[in-house]
Amino acid sequence: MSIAIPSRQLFINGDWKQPQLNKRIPIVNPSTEQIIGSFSFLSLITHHSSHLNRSLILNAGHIPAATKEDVDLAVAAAKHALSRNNGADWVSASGSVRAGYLRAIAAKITEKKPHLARLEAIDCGKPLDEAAWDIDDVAGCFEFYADLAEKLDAKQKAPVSLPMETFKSYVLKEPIGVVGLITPWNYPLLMATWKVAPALAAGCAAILKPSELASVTCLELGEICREVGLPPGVLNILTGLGPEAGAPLAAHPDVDKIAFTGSSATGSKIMTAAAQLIKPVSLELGGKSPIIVFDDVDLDKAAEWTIFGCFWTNGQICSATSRLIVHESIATEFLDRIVKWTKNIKISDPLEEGCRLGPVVSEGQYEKILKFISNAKSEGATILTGGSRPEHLQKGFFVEPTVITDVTTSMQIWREEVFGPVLCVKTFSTEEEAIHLANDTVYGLGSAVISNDLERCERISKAFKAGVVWINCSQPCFTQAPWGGIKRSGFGRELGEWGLDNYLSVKQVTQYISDEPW
Ligand code: TXE
Repeated sequence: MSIAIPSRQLFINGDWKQPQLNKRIPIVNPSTEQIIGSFSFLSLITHHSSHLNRSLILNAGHIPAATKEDVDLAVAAAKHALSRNNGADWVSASGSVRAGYLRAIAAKITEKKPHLARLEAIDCGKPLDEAAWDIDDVAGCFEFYADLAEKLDAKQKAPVSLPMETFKSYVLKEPIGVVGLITPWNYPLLMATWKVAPALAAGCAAILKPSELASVTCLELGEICREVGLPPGVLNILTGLGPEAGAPLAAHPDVDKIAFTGSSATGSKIMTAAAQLIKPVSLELGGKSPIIVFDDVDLDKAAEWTIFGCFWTNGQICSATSRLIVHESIATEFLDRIVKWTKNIKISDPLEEGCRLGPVVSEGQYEKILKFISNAKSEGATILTGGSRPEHLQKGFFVEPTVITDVTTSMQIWREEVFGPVLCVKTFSTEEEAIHLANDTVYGLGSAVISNDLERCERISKAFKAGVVWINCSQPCFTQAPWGGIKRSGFGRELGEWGLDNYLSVKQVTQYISDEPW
């Protein structure tokens, strides 16, 4: 199937710009291991070479790779967008003006949903249906923050009650300024939107640096911003490698805040760079989330949530409930179901009808996941199902959904984030033991409990050391509710009103109102 990927440059100051060092990164289709667009590119050369725009030929199947020079340009453009001398300045635009742009972006996203969903599925490997849901969430997130941008106007000058009548005081909520947004590849456009929408709603100007492994839909967001006439410099999009484009962004003195989603290792580097300049950061990092299943459950429903909670998005979710902690009295029967259903998951090219599990994003991730599985085997664990490449797919970065038992708490597979379709299992006999197993991790993002005893679920919700708790489900995520972790899963909350606060600073204004001398 020929796939048309638009050939784009860096999006700086409202326009497409060549990367200054003219570097590029191939876009690899994880289902075929081939550079995307290379076929249509060859056929273009054969049939229409005389009419071809030369830069289009050179760029086919690649994204631009920004470097420090491009970061400097994008930061200058963002700064200018916030300058009070700039006729179309963003910072003094009212919340309702900003809301208008956000709603226009949401409408364009909805209009282009089939195109964007296909690009997302091809670029990062997630099943087309899942990609389509992501695009709906993207539009919904822009709309949600449009509403909050409007409400922000009314929240200005909130009075502060003081103990002295000779003073009055109020609070202004102001945009933090120029913000750097560094995002991952598992939900490329959605994770970008979780940051871009509230940042713009708050009145910040942003530089988005998506992951080099899946940037295509984020570049399309640039085109959408152009189409809706977003003022130049308000959103700049720099594709490129982490150390070459992300690191100079994090360390740039004119970037007032960094919001990051990705690995804990990179989060630590970003925090170190930000610390040099006392720059605020918010970090959404890795996880190793537990799901506790008690013996009073409907086994079918519990199995469904367990499978969904771990294998959704090919298992590449920071909050994937990848550690199953199941009551010993139902373990055999429950695992029989899990294994049977896991074997029935349709693994295929993400565009194929009925696909439930596509390839993982890259060769690097594929190798890493298989290494985790082979380490688990050599440490003595048992692979109940899966564990390798599916036989019917000899090309592409496909990994079978895998269930691992006979795991000890010291094994790598129990302790470290796999970020792939791998579920590991332990049993428990008492509630205390289950809670201890769940919390015995350096991470603290998601956690789930399945039981018909709701009092018990609430007790366990309080005992979980995590930023997000699911009762009788796993993974549902709503734009209105706060999202983020504790411990090595990071800090700061995205989504809801908390997401907007990430991009606002609070200013106290206090006035002396007495005629008496102080
Ligand atoms: O992540 P990185 P990678 C975890 C998951 C996965 C592992 C590696 O366990 O297996 O991370 O994935 C940018 N300065 N998660 O290598 O490196 C990079 O270009 C500034 C969990 O893709 O963290 C990309 O845009 N930026 C996670 C972003 O950081 C840098 C989602 C994320 O890449 C940089 C993804 C640097 N020095 C991976 N180095 C989640 N929490 O959802 C890289 N980047």
